[in-house]
Amino acid sequence: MMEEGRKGRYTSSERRLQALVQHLSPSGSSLAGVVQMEVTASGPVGSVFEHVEQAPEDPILGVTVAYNKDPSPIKVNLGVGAYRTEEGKPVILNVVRKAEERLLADRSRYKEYLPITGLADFNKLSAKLIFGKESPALLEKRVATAQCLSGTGSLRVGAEFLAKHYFQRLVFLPAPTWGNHHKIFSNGGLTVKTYRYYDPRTRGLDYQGMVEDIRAAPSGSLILLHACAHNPTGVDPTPEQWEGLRQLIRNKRHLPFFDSAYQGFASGSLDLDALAVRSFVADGGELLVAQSFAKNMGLYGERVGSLSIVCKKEAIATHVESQLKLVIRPMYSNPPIHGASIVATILGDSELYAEWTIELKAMANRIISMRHQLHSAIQARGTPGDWTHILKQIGMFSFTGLNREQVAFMTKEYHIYMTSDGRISMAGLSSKTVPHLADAIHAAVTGLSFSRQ
Ligand code: KET
Repeated sequence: MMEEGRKGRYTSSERRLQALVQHLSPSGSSLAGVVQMEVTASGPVGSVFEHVEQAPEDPILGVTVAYNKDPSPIKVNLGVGAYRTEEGKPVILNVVRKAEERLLADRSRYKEYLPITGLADFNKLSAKLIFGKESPALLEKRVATAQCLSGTGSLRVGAEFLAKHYFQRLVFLPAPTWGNHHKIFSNGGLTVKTYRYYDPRTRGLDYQGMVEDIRAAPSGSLILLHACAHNPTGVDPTPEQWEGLRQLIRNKRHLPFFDSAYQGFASGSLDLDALAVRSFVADGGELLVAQSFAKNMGLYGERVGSLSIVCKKEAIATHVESQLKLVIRPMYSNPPIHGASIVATILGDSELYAEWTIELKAMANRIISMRHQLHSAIQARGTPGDWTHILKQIGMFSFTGLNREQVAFMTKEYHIYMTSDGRISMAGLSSKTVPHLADAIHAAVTGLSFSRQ
């Protein structure tokens, strides 16, 4: 804008340019040679972002991007872990609709900012869901809970809190793990290492390796554990193995951090899926848990979750909560109200809660039925190899053992979209798409169609 009639001889954009030149070349050397940018009175012609490179798509969410671009009518998206109906459609649970209707009808509600740590009722109920009604930690009020942006946000806030207030910066993740864990924890300020978890030869848990690595970790290390339905492998420790891990982690004075993104999706029972977490609370020790309501309530896009930090004493939990606020406030100020209100309405009403458990079990059962159908279809085609892991694995995913090339082949030839590590979301499959997937797996494994165009 021209500043005619004012004292200064330069327009504001000219002054900004002068400042830029000064900043880039404080010694007064000529701008040319410092940056390849032509400067005119109306602004720089080149882009100050010229050097920014194209980033790769996210390994999981990028699969959906590629799927959406594919015009094929037979395409199937088995990438992201999101529940679909038999018709392949996303679903809103009936209880969620009911809760929303109640919320909408209640004219006393408003949409003011929530407190920094979110909706108090939601926090209480969320903690009760994972720790159990009779949890000593809850009764003794030594848990600090903050509503965060779904599972991811809860992990991220936890990571940053730990980087600020915990003496040990090392976090050990299972190998493999949900890919985003690595970035969440390193961006949060921690140093990421891994412990052995999955043995591709047995397609089961490498318990021995896991124990050795956790034992060798420096005392006080953070140990990230999937509470149930390990993603991507679908392999969980047995109750006896959990007990061994608990003793080891406590003896080494490590600090466990549970990621609970699939409570109810492993066994179909909310309580059974919380047993590992509860055993670590029962011994009186400290821990963190990140919960997500994305999958078990189908609230993916509402971004509802919570971080709970179990402490030794109420006074400590109070201090911890006050520090969580200092992490959250400059990050996103406070969390969104709608999703948390839905969860609080359902968890706080015995009728809705009971209905939710039925709908949740139905989702878990449909996934199990998909496992059986896919296994039978592969058997029926006489595909070489042992495919019983499809039946044994737990939760939303099957870690098929298909390699990167086979996955690429299935996407190219059969329009089946999945992550390149061979993980398929069983929740994205239906009776109609099972034969197509089995055909694709058979062709990929036998190499039949590599010659096909
Ligand atoms: N933990 C695990 C283990 C996990 O699989 C997910 C999501 C999350 C946390 C985070 O979910 P949130 O929506 O932030 O509550 N996993 C699926 C979706 C994704 O990658 O974002 C997936 O693996 O497909």
